[in-house]
Amino acid sequence: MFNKILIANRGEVALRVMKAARELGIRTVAVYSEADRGAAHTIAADEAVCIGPPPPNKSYLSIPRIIATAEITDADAIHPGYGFLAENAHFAEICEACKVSFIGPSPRTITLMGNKATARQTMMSANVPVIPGSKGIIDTPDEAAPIAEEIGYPVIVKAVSGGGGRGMRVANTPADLSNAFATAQAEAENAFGDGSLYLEKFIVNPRHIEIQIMGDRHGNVVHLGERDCSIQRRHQKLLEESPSPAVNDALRAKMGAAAVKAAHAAKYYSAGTVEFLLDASGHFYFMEMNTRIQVEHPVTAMLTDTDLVREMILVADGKKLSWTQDDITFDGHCIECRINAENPYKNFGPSPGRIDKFSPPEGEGIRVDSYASDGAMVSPYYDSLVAKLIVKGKDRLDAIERTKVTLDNFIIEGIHTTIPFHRALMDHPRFVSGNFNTAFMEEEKVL
Ligand code: MV4
Repeated sequence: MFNKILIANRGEVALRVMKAARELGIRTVAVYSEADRGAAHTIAADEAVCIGPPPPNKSYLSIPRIIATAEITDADAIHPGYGFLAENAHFAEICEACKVSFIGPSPRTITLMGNKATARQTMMSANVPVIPGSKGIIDTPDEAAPIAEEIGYPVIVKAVSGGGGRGMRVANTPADLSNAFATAQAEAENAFGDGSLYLEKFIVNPRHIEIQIMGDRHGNVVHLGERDCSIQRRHQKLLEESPSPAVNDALRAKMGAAAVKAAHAAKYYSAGTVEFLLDASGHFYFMEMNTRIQVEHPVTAMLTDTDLVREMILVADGKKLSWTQDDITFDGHCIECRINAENPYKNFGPSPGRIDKFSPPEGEGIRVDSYASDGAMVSPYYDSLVAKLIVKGKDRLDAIERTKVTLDNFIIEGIHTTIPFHRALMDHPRFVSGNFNTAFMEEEKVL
C-alpha cells in the first residue's frame, strides 16, 4: 500500500482525502498557496509545502511545483481532488512518468472523455443512448445544416473541449444556425484554445441525472445509483439528491446498466460519473462523463453506505473493488445543500472574508464536509464552497423536513451564505413536489 499521498488540492476535498488516507494508515502531504498559510488542509496534513502565490496558475495548477513537491517529500501517489488538475490528462501522464501513482483514471481515459466528440463516438459504438446529432466534429454551418434538418430543430452547437456551459449555442430555426455556429466557435476558441464543434438535438428543459460508477484495474465496474442535479443556476449546482424523484427502480436499473457499459467502453478505473439528460417523456441520453470524484459524491456515499474516496485509493494501488453490484443497496433519501460564500439576496454575488463563527449541526443522519472553523478565511481566489450539508431521511419528505431543521441550526457568521436560499427551497411547493427540471431556477422565485 502507498506510504504517503500528496493531495494536489485545498478546502474540504483536501481534508476529505486526508481522512481516507489516515484511515488506511497512509501519511499525507499538503500543498498550499500563500493565501492558504493558515488553512485547515495546511494544518491537518502530516507535512505541508508552500508552492507559490495565491493565483491558481502559480500554485494549485502548477504541474512542475506539485511534481517537485512529490519528489522532495517522497510521496508515492497524488490525489487531485476535483477542479484544478483533476481532469488534466497531461498531469496524470507526468505523474506516471515520475513513478507517482495518479489516484484517478488513466490518462487515455481522461483524454477520450475530455473530448466530447470522441466521448460521444465511444458511447455510440458501445450502444449507450446518446443525444441524436453529428457523428463527429463539424467544420462549417453548411455541414451542420443537413444534419440539423434530419434531427429536427431546435439544435445545439457545442464545443468539443467544452465544459461549464461555455461554448454552446442553441439554434431554434435554420436561420439561427450560422450565427450559433460562429458564436460558439469564437467562445470555444477563446475559452479552450480549441474551436472544434459538434451538433446535437436540443433537449428542452431536461433533468440532469448522473450515475456514480466505480471501477478497478481488473475490469470490474459497479454503479451506485443516480443523483438528481437539476437544481442549478448558471451551470453551478446548488443542491443534489438521491434517489431522483424522477427515477424509479426500473429506470435506475436501465440507466445504471448504461453507465456501466459506458465505463467499460472507456476502460474506466477509479470513481467516475456518467451524466445523462432525462427528457419529459422519460428517455435518457448520455451527455458527458466526468473523470473525477465530484463535489456531490457524499449524497451517494451516504445513501449506499460506501466510502468512494477510500475506494479510489485502494483501486489506484491495484486492489479489486470491495463490492459487487449486488452489494450496493440504497437506503432512504439523501439531500446535499451546497453552502457557498454568496449572497442569495443579491443575485448570488460573492461574499469572501473572515468567518467569525462556524457552528455546524451534528447528529444522526447529518454529515457536514467543510474546511471552515471560527476565524477561517474564505479567499476570493478560489471557489466559494464553504460547506456541504448532507442530510439523510427515511424518504424524500422526511429528508426535506430534517434538512429544514438542520439548516436552522447551522450558524455561519461574518459572511453571507446560501443557507437562507436552501431554507426557502425546502418550503418551495414545486421543489417539494419533485416536479422540476434544469429550468427551475429561471422559472421560480425561491427567496
Ligand atoms: C444540453 C441541453 C439540452 N440538449 N444538450 C449544459 C452544460 C453542458 N454540460 C451541457 N448542458 C446542456 N446540454 C442538449 N443536447 C441542456 C443543457 C443544459 C443543462 C444541462 C444540465 C444541467 C443544467 C443545464 C442547464 C442548462 C442547459
